[in-house]
Amino acid sequence: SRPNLALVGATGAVGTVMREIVSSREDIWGEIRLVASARSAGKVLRVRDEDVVVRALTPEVFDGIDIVIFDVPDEVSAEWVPIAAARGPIVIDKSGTFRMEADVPLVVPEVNPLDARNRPRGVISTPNCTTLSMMAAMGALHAEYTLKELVVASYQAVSGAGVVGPARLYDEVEALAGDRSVGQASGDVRKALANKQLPDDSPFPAPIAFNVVPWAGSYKDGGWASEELKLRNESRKILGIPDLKVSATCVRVPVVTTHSLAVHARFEREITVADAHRVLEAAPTVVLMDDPANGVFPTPLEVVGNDPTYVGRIRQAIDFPNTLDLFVCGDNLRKGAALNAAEIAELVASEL
Ligand code: 2RA
Repeated sequence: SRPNLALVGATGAVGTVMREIVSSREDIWGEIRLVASARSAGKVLRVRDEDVVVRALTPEVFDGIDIVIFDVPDEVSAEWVPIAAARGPIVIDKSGTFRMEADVPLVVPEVNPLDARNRPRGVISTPNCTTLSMMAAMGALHAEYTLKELVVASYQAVSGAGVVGPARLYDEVEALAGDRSVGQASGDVRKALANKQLPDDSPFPAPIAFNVVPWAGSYKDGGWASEELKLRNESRKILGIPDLKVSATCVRVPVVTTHSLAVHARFEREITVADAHRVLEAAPTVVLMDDPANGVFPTPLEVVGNDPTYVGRIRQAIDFPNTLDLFVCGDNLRKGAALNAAEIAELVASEL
């Protein structure tokens, strides 16, 4: 019989994309159960062209379920993932809570599918969206040329912060629209937003309209942002290179959805632009858009809503041997979150 799937966090930014993704991919599921906080229980949402009533998160809600996907805040996963796993289903967790634990695999199906089989706790983690935005491409290049170092700058979309992110960007843009004087004097955007009575509860530590904000996530020792450390630690684990050198700077930009990364990647041996084109063209989940002489490169506005990882601007670094510079875009709500989780669920289901 077909496996039953539960989606926990069905009403959030990723949950919404998740419902759309499971509705549009090949339907391998028996029941699809929607679960959310008590506040959202009773809501009716569409999945696979059917109305489904959202159920509250309780231990019993996992009874009869084979696979659960959690997309909830870290502290909710910390409490509820073990409860769900103890009731039988295999849990795929999107939070940061379990990703770096040795007995929990961290899986990107096109890079390390076999890791999903070794899950002693019945839990599989799915990476952070920033890491995921480059993993399909970097995994394919690593498989042939062996990665040694990554230096990354991110350009992260506001929807990475949840539904409050786009809401804030739209509010700020609306408040500033038509004012052709803003952005020309220090602090003038903040003042203009205050004059328009925009509440001071932004998910971002500075105005996001007309700006870039060099901060994503929480504060960590040494002045690192949590997103930067996730990029390092998760890349090492997924690629299976414990000593991979990684340094990242994560920046929030006024883009609604789709993270971009500028990647400086050193390999063990020589790699040309033509080599990279060949590898990436053969990678099933990567789209090469690399013809800058004709204005062809990926941008978030073109990539948003699409499943693959888009790569362009591939150059051989002039002053660094065995090194490429490239630009990657990936929809942070699709491959960056819901799609990768759905793909792991399909992988696990195929082996049940
Ligand atoms: C962000 N990567 O973009 C995060 C979400 N976990 O904020």
